[in-house]
Amino acid sequence: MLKFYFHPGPNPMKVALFLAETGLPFELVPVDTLKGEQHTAEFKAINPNAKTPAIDDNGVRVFDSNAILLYLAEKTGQLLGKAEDRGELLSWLMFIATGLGPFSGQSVHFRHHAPEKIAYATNRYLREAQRHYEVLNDHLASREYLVGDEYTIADVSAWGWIDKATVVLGEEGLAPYPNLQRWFDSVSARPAIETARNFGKDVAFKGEFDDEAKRAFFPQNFPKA
Ligand SMILES: N[C@@H](CCC(=O)N[C@@H](CS)C(=O)NCC(=O)O)C(=O)O
Repeated sequence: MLKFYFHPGPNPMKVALFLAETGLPFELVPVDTLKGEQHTAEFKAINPNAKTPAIDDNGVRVFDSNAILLYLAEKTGQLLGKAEDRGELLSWLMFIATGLGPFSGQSVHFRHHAPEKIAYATNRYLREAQRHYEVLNDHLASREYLVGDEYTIADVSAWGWIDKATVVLGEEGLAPYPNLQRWFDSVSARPAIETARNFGKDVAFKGEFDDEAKRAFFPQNFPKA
């Protein structure tokens, strides 16, 4: 059985949505990142980068959310889009993996977590996150989905981060991006979204972002153990 190493953050939620869409059987393995469980030797054997999500598919490990999406889509033949749209699919997956995700993550960090408020960094990452939202908004002006004319893993991947728009950009969230808002509403109306949101609901994940959590997420702020 496929093991899904999960914590309810934007990157694991992409994989949760894929599994909910396809109904692929899996065993959820909670990794409580606020308790530092991503740093155990056992988990690092699955993901040496010590982040969620990761999967273990009967002895085959795959880590990094978009690699997992591609792996599972290729394995099942689902949500891959048309062969002629392969270039677009790869392009949008990489745009999300190397641009939308990291800039959104850094925007969240400097807006909400950095121990000092650094206007330059906050502005730089917010503005880059906004620019990525603009690229998506422009692309979606005349189309329903990111790739071709069907729902694919590119939409699944983008949803994980766009779902966090207010945390990344501030209260106005998607308001300045009407095409992206329309796309988000349409994806959010899919029944699989609610299924995915319920994954791990029976797990008592730690909620408090205390010193233990800060050490696990931002080790650079602490003396080396
Ligand atoms: N590039 C990775 C990023 C994974 C990532 O940053 N995961 C977060 C949750 S959304 C995490 O596990 N954070 C724990 C930590 O940074 O220690 C991916 O796309 O899977």
